[in-house]
Amino acid sequence: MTDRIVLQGVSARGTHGVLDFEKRDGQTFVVDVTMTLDLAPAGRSDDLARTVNYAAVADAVVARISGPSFDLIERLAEVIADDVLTHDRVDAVEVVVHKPEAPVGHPFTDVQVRIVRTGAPQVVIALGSNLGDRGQTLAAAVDELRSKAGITVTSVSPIVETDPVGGPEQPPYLNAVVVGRSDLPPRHLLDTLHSIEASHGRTREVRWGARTLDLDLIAYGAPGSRHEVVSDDPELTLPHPRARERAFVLVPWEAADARARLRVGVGDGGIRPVSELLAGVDRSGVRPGPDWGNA
Ligand code: PH2
Ligand code: MG
Ligand code: MG
Repeated sequence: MTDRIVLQGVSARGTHGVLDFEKRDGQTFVVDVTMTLDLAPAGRSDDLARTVNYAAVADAVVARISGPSFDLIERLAEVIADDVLTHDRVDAVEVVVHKPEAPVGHPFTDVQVRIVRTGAPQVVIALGSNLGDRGQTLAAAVDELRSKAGITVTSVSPIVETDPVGGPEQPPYLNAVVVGRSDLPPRHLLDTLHSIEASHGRTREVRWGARTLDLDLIAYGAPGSRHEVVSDDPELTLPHPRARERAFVLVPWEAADARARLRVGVGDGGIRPVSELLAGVDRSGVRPGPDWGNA
């Protein structure tokens, strides 16, 4: 894909640099951002919601330039690339950081670093537990997800306590949602989730019965992105067919990612903000849970 949005010459003062006086006095930094994404949905619909708002990207760039000091412009470029890749529509980003007043010791016109980063597919994982020390199990599961090669956790929701939905009579759940990125193929990611469940004593006996730990893959690849996987394989249906109606998934998901969207039908029109889906579900069985720290 060769569609791009190019935002050039965003400048602000910052205090990045190795030398004391750089951290004290600050200087001007200039950033260029080139985003690769499919511009056809916005081009056809004339709808800002179907592209990336470059003004929002400029705000994020200025916040990083003028924010906490890094020693290296390589680091400044990296965090800006990460920020831009949180927009699900962006497939890849090039960031150039210029430091034209750098203390180089000789006449020069500019110094710059240029990096290119590609977003791994976005993944959404729902966690649930209603047996044993529920909070501790969820906290341990998040740590295990963070430690797996090929999985990067980008956001973790607060814990909610929820009335059981379906299945036999069983105790209340603690639920949470993790949003991240993974370059493991979906099947491999699912196997990894099952191995984490198994390490917490999970057995698969009663469908929808009580469990120490349940890790469900809700979505793989942001909807509408080139990574998106839609599948009706009964072993791994994507996106998760019941997520759209489950307050115990949607409430924490929205808390983890206010921009979250879920595919509920075909085409661009089948992609809905999670906030909109929430308006149509009964959330009376979902209440705040313990903090992660005291879970
Ligand atoms: N999981 C189920 C069935 N019912 N109810 C709540 N509240 N939370 C869950 O995680 C849950 C459920 C099957 O996985
Ligand atoms: Mg489940
Ligand atoms: Mg499950």
